[in-house]
Amino acid sequence: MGILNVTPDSFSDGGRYLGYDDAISHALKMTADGADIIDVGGESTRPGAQRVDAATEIDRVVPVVEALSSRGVTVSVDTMRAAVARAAIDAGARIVNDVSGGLADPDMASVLASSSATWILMHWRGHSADMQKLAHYDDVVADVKAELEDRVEAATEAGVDADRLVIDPGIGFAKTAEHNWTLQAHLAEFVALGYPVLFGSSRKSYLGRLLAESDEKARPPAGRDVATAATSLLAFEAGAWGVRVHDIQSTFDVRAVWNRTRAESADD
Ligand code: PMM
Repeated sequence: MGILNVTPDSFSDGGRYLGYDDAISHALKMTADGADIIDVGGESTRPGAQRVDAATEIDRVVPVVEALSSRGVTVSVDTMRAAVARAAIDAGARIVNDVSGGLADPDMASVLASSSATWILMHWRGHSADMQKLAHYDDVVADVKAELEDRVEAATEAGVDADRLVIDPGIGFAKTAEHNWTLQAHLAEFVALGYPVLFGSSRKSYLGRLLAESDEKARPPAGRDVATAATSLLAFEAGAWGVRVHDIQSTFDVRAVWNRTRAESADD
């Protein structure tokens, strides 16, 4: 899944694809490089980000969703808002990537129930402005799994078929770097829940901190793609359904190596 943030303030690519032409050409480049899905977002969710209103979000994402869908690209819309999800589905989006797992907007479940779109339920505890205060767990793997199972139950009770759900542990959302590494190491336990798992580590700060030159200076986002590819390989090995990334080529290459090696071990 290739990331297309049509925002001025996302942590890694904010402002680069706010213009329609730049957004479309970047998305088409990602599909040419091997992305199966383009995830279009009109609201930054980086730690501390302020919200935009629904009309602004719709204005940013709908023309891009429409243009890509009409070219045969599978589009997901990265939104927590039911109105934006509805508008994007009407414009051709086949997947709603809801980082709040249905918690931010009580109308989201009915939008999904009345459509045939896939719903990605990410683990989330609160909006970006103060989510890092919510990073407290007894056992991060058990707690995130239980909270995701609650979201799955709420979705199915609202009438969304279980086979249209994808879960995501929400790397970096109300999580410390330590939590992210623990979730990364235990991703297979999420796969064992029986739903497709999406993993989103791309260029996130726990990687920047791992690769820091010093305690004060994390490696900047643009220098985190090799580490991201390594996390993607680990995610594939754990059985993930997909990875949400900025750099498609390194992900594609890792996937090719992984597939080829798997084919060989299956022959043994
Ligand atoms: N991370 C971001 C935004 N959307 N969606 C899912 N499902 N999983 C994620 O981990 C996720 C997401 C934040 O990253 P960005 O600012 O690079 O888009």
